[in-house]
Amino acid sequence: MKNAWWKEAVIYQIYPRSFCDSNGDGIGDIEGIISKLDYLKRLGIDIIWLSPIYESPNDDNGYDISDYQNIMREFGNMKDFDQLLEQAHIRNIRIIMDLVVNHTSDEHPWFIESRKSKENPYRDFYIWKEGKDGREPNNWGSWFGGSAWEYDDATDMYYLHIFSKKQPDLNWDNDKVRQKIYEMMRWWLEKGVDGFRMDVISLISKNPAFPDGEIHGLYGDLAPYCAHGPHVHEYLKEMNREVLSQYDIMTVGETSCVTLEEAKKYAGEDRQELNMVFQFEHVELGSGIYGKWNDQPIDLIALKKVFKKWEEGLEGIGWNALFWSNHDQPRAVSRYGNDGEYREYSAKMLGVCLHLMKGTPYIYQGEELGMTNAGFTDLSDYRDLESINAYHELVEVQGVEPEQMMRYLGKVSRDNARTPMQWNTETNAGFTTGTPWIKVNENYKKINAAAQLKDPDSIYNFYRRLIQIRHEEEIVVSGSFEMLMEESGQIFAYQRVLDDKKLVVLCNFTPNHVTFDGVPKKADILIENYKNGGGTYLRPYEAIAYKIKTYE
Ligand code: TEU
Ligand code: CA
Repeated sequence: MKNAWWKEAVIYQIYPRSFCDSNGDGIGDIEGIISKLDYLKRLGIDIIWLSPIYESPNDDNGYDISDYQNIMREFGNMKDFDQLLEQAHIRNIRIIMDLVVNHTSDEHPWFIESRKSKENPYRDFYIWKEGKDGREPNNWGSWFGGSAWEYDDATDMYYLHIFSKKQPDLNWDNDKVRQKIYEMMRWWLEKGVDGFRMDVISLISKNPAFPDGEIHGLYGDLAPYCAHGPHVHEYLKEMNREVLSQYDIMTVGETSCVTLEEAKKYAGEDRQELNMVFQFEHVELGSGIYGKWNDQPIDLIALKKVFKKWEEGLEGIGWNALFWSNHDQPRAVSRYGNDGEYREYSAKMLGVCLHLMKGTPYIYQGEELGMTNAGFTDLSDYRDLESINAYHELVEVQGVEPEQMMRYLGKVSRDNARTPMQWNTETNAGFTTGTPWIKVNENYKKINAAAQLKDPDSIYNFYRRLIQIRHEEEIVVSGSFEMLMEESGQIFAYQRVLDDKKLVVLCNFTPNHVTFDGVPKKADILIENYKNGGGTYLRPYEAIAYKIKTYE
């Protein structure tokens, strides 16, 4: 496969609202990010993925955009953004933007026009349908609760919104819409941004028949008719031809519902669509009758099967995007590791496990400190509309016990990852001098950046070493991947091979002492999270990576 800068890179995701507040209004902002660029440079990351910073009424924290070419007032202004880009580039850090174009805000001028009348020139920018027998056009449920259709008085019709009713879906079958989006993308690229993370890009082309979906819970499932729809690849090829291929940039698609076969189409190297995609099979393990809402522990064998499938399945065809967490997921150490007694060991172990696989690793802000789930116990602490809507729908309509739902939220709510970055032991963890928009995790006195920068054995410094290893060891970028010990329910093990070199990675996902068959004697330890490892056992959450020269 071809070399590319984004294959050798480590990407750091910033959720601006929760990163760093420079002016005491309780909301993170661009100046705050600029003030932490040296922290990121020291960590060693190559690329920042910036969650949306555009003008937005914040129904969904910026994923509802009312102006693609302006900055959200609370975050600063375009001058601040230009400054951020310049300061990042001076430090050799690239910036990729979140591109949210499946939908806009209902306060976007296109939608304000569109809803005015059936004849309005912007009418066809969105998806409008007549009701059926005085009801919604079909039974689809929104991913954020309720029907996916909203009735609009002005024209006595319904518009589609896969997400909240303040996030109407754009009509990608209208080429004026596509051209407007491409224009906007070029505008950002001309400014010098280095690529895009494309929000739910797998949903942009809808099945024109709009059939009822299979009932899951209260509503019909729209996924089979909206994910990987009839024209999605045609539109991405067009976007690639007209925009992406004209610049030296990278793209990663958030392809909800993606299968391996579909991923080969989105991210196949010879396909001229995207560079890589996020798949969600590992984060969706445990989903059940209430969709994502569950409190099941992770089944390691199932988890390994997912990675084996994606690592081996894309070999020679496309490139993997590797992540444990993002702004929609619980904290990595709480979900896959142990956020109690073994927090430090397990956070480091998860780092080893992910960063030495084949693909580009993504670090979600705070993961490099081993930040944990929010620990909220009261519904009023939650800010996320998905969580709040789900609570009401599941408890009040589906009969889930309130305590049970609070447990689910505590495990998988998106707000677990959205509590403010823990910078130091000062008030509000140094995130803000004002009142934070969402509560700071109570454990900030123990878990914070200032303490970890000083401690050579900290999770931060361990991540720093992992990033350095990727930059130094070609095998980590290019070696082939093979899963080992597939039947072990305790150890996640794999090897990477490049020419006469081999890298063997062993990770204990349990709080127990686990034995296994040894590795060859002629092995050097590349990285380990305990001292003096290297026997035929692994201590609780121990991780160890060996470098082996096969012909010596
Ligand atoms: O998420 C898309 C998506 O699939 C989510 O519904 C996801 O399944 C859910 O958040 C998991 O709990 C993207 C963004 O990442 C998310 O933050 C936005 O809310 C959403 O699109 C709408 O733009
Ligand atoms: Ca602020």
